[in-house]
Amino acid sequence: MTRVIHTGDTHIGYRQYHSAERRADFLSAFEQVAANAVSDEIDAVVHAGDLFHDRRPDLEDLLGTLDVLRDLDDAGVPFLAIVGNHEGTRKGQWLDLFSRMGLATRLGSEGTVIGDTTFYGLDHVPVSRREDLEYDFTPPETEHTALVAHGLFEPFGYADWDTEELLERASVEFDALLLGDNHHPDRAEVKDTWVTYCGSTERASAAEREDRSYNLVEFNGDVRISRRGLETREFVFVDLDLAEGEGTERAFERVGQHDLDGHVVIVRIDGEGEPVTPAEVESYARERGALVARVSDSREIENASEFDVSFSDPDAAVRERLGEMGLSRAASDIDETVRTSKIADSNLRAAIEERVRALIDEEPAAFESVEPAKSGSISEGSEAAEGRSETPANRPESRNGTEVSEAESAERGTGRGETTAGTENQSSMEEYS
Ligand SMILES: [Mn+2]
Repeated sequence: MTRVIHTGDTHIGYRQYHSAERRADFLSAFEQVAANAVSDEIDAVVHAGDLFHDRRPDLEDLLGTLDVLRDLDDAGVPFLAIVGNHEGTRKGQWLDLFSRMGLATRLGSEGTVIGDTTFYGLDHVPVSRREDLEYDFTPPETEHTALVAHGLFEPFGYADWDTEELLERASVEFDALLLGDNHHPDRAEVKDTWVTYCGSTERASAAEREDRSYNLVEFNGDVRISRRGLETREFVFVDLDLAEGEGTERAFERVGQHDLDGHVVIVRIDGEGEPVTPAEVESYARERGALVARVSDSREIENASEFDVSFSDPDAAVRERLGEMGLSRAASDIDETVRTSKIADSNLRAAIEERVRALIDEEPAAFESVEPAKSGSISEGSEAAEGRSETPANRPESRNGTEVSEAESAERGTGRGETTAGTENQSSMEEYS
């Protein structure tokens, strides 16, 4: 029997919401997974990519990661990994350094044997280079086989990688595909092979509502995949549908009903009610102990184009014109940062870069234009258009996946009802990263 932890999308070094505490959270989640591996005497930790959030992790995060790898090594738990899209570079990988130090094994086509299972690796490859892939793997000498890969595979959300084709063309028959990239944990059977995403270990996006976890995979005649929960920082999600006459006070009231201490508070505002200033609600939450508060008002831009131009209020005139442009939320955000924020000009470039990076990771949908003024600005079949047509809400497969997840999380007693299956639209992010 071989018993491994399948984890991935750790995103160490991600300074989410510009928060140092959040950055530490991503490393903590990795520490937790490794500690569980040691205490449960797991045979190996298999990492499916995106250990780091970007190509240049800070020294602090590298040292923290090294400590974790050393703890695993001291306990005799091998760390097997591949390279994801967030951390990939052409000139060598951090993983190669860890491997040179004897703290990690970079999985590849020749396979690495743990017990009676051979683990193969397939790093993230952009869509444009997949045609050339040979899927040529060294034949195994063990009873079981698994391929560890990073990418968006069918039959899950935002897929652009044909899993059946991979399985048909591969020179080895795999019992399981252990995947990373899609942050939503899920599993399915494709041509007698288990295909599973372990999910991210911290919420890398506010769309990742359900509790975080990793996979425990047992190879023993058959393959058994179960989910293990992680203790991560609490997120409080407040979805506000303001009725007519309701406004900021109602937002305060609803946010105030929650324990906010040290939590990340995500407020989404919609409905017929009055305008709400996001900054006021954010300060309200922070004053009550929230680590971070983010308020998004989906009505903002619609309203902006409705009022009359008054040159006694030039800001309003600018806002109106901007409203007519149908800018994406990301573009509006950049405009606001440039025009109205108090950031010094010399820091603006860095601030914008950070903001755009954060949006790419947290809210890919923010890059979609809002009711473009002229039709035909998004061509049919473009990547953006495809991404939009595959929102979780209209994909029944995602719904099924969520049900499976809920049943599993109920088993381990940390179940929480969830209405949206959060998946990160990384297919359209590739061109930005
Ligand atoms: Mn990722």
